[in-house]
Amino acid sequence: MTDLSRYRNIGIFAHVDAGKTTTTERILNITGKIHKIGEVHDGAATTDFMEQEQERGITIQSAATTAFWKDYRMNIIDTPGHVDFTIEVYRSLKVLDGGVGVFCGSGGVEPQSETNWRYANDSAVARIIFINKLDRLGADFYRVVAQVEDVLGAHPLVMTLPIGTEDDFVGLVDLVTEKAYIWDDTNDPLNFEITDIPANLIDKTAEYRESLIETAVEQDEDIMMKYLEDGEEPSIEDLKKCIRKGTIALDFFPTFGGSAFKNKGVQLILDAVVDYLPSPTEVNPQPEVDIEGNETGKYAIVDPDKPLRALAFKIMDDRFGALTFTRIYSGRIKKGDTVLNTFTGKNERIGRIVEMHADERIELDSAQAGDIVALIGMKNTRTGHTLCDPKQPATLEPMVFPDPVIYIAISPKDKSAAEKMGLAISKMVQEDPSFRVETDEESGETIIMGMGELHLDIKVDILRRTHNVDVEVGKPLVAYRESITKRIEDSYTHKKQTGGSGQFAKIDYILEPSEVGVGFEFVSKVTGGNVPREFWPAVEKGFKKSLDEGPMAGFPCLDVKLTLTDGGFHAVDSSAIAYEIAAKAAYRQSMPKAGPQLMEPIMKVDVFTPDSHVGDVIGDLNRRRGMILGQEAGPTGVRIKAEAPLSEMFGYIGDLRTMTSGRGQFSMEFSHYKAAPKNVAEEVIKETLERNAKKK
Ligand SMILES: Nc1nc2c(ncn2[C@@H]2O[C@H](COP(=O)(O)OP(=O)(O)OP(=O)(O)O)[C@@H](O)[C@H]2O)c(=O)[nH]1
Ligand SMILES: [Mg+2]
Repeated sequence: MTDLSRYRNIGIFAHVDAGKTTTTERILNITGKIHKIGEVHDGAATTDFMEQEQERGITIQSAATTAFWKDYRMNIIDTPGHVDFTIEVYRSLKVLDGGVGVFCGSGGVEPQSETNWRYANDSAVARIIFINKLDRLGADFYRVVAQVEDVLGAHPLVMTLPIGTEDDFVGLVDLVTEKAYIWDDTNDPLNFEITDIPANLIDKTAEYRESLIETAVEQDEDIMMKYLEDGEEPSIEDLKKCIRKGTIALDFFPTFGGSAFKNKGVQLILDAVVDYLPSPTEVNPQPEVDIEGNETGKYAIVDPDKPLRALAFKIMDDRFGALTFTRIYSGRIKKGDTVLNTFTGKNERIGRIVEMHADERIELDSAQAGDIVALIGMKNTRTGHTLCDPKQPATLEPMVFPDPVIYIAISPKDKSAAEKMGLAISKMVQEDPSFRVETDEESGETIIMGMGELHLDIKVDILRRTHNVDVEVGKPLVAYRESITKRIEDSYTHKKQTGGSGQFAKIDYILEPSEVGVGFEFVSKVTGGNVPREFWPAVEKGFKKSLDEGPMAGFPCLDVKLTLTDGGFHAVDSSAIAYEIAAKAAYRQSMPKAGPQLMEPIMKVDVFTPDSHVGDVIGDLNRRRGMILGQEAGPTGVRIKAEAPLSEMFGYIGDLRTMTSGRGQFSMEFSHYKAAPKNVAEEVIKETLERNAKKK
């Protein structure tokens, strides 16, 4: 199928456990892509194909698949909900045209719901909302609708009303057709009947249908006038047309209920994807950017006959070799084509093209604008790289990845492990841009860095089991930072004029904190040429490099401003290298005088606990130097919002489960850096310096 108007590229996103993979499994079953439904908790769901996913019952990496519904081609990406794997949601939403935001009917809007919703807003992705798990105890469709408005500040357009709740949840009233869909209890998604609206829901249906129509008709002047002036209700076709227009414009989000696990309501979601979510030609084309990342005013028009513009958004290494997941925005590609990678500036030859179904591959000869495929044989292409027509090059907006907040030292158990480890880790770094690795120059230890404990646990597990590398794992360490608190004026002269080519550089400068979040700022206020302009970049470079290692314990420095005010030079002996050396020495001389302080990562923590354990949970968070920001009582428990230092949160999930007899849940994500209290700073600095000394 090549008719782009019948394409739907959609991502399924939500907080952890909301039911994304279960919903995807039902979509694959209802569309006939799979015949047998596999459950996540049995480790049998199609898109959770990694062994680590099956064992833990969570999704770790986004998985792509394709299905057809009513002659529409749906390229679906099931994304993970756990905060440590957020990058998978970010990069998927970046390349998709539509989304299904899933919410748990009892949990409502949860921490990752907010983060993922923000990503979808940033990528301007049109969405429908699926309030799932309406069969669960405490599920309340209407409360979640209200939360979407209050917490996400979004406009949910209610499209269905649940019939029954919890164990008695049997079906849905469709407000557009004014029909009821009732599923029997055979748990077969196709076993439903369409009936009249149950008597006890007629009034409510009329009320909700009226507000649906009032909102929808605002999208079309003529239809609205007919409705307001002649009181003429729009036809189902016109109503759908209005809803489609408003959804694609992100004015509102059609909201449906259901229970994926109980196979109730997923068909209505599929119909909504077709009726209301955009085809690739109905979304704003991707802007082209120049080498600095500024928009050039040109766009990648979604047209197979235009020059190739494609974005590599995920690299996956599996037993058959590396796959480069690619979204084609314009043009087409076929096997054997040569394309230009504008990041590397190198041409690459397309070896093979495959359509992915979880971890299965279907060979393709070619692909076109609108397609999401995986390329085999790409050598130097990484996540975020643009592939284009070598004759008409262009670059698409790159991706920005978060900095890791946690790291651990790992060391190979023996020589053979050492050989394998390097190769394995470089493959894993290519796959996951939020996973970083560094080698500690002094100890030679390998430091792996990531977004959270679970993230690094999984990486170590993959190293051991997928790559057969046996490693020793150190204690997780916090990625501290350093910063300064004082403004000082200082001067440094670098002079080496004893025989041979001399070196001379004098710099006078002001060192002070810059605004939070700005990073390093360099300004030159030199007048009169006392430090020639061509040497200013050398001063900046020397100082900037030094900031990787703070004066207290060698942690990278945040938010420092250096103003070069004056200095001196020697006609023969001054050079860029002399000024770079002077800047480095000035850094070592002045940073300790500028009131350095240790900065610790503070996490936004969200804990869900049954009522009976709220006191314990809060007490425990306070003991962890946490700050309680708020509490929200829900039908099945209380949600506590807090901030706490990362260093105090290691192993928290275990302690929380003990405190709440296994019923507590929590998620945390990096929020900001904050000065660590004196006693904590002293302890950390002492430990770090000892650890560094041992390495020598
Ligand atoms: N009662 C009930 N359970 C459900 C429903 N949908 C999913 N579940 C269960 O909820 C658990 C999590 O479901 P998943 O589909 O893995 O959730 P997810 O959103 O993919 O989770 P992550 O990918 O790990 O973020 C599984 O045990 C499912 O069987 C539902 O509608 N009702
Ligand atoms: Mg999942």
